[in-house]
Amino acid sequence: MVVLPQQILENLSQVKACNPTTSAATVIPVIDLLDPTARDQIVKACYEFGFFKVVNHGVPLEAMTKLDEEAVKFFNLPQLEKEQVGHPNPFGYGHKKIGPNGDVGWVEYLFLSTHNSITIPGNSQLFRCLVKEYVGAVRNTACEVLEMIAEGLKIEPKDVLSRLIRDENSDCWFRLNHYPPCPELQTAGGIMNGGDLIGFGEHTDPQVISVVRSNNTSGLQISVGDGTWLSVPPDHHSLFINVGDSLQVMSNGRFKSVKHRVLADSMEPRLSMIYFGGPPLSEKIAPLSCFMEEGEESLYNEFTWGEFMKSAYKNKLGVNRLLPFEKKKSVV
Ligand code: GA4
Repeated sequence: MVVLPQQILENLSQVKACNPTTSAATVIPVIDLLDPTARDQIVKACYEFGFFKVVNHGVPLEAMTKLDEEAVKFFNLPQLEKEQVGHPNPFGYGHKKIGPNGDVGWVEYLFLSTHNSITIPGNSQLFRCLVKEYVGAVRNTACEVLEMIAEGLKIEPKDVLSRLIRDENSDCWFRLNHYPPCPELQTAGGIMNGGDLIGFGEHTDPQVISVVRSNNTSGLQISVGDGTWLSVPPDHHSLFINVGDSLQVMSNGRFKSVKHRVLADSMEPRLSMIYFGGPPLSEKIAPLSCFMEEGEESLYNEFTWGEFMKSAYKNKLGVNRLLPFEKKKSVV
């Protein structure tokens, strides 16, 4: 990323000052997928936070570290070379601009659909293989977690959720985010003195499930009940799971689609990779009957994943994108 003083000032003027945060080390559930009680712990974490860390997840360490190395090489390429990938529409290489509606962050990224291959400069053949290998492994983990949720809730068949992202037409995405250090932060006329620089503004993920992994640099924060931001301690060996908006709808609002954000650091680069498990475009997103008590009504009007994403792309990052789909409460 090219860092120019003017760009820094423009960027800084668009980020918000943030409140102090609390450390989350003791709060965020850590779930060992080999533990026989993992499924119950996962269900509990989906109700309470919509976010948890998994260990013994089955994604080989080598697949993760090799991809880290190639990603670092990619982001170290000259800006013009990175831009050869093409501007995000929505897939491609992007820097600072997030989505089409004016959101910005101190971030550059490579955003890919897991179906279409785009040309990546540098040693693209190796990079593409590593992305494919990692995405394949992480999708298996995502499916395993979704199957554990079904088992924990005693829903039949157990692939009722995982089939949504296993389907050959599923709309799954992969994103590599690089948050460059911003040493100028410390000398930027005191503008951000004591404040934070937003790498990726607060938002929820629209999909069913997302799987996040990062290098050993902090920055990720989740919002809990009262709006407090918890800093997620980095752990480059583990995976972090987010409940997405679609899973919140499928549970009729019981599981929480977790609001999260990333703060950039003045000294350490953060690299993260996110697998977004989305269903096929034509899939109807509606509460599963097993979640509904007798006589319970859906909180949401029915919509397809394609309709939801069309609406999502018309809005800014931080809006509650489920709001237009919520049923109006009838006044008695
Ligand atoms: C938020 C979650 C994921 O990062 C993402 C984002 C997507 C994008 O970067 O293109 C969106 C955003 C996200 C939702 C609203 C639209 C689309 C940017 C934006 C302003 C990849 C996703 O799935 O939805």
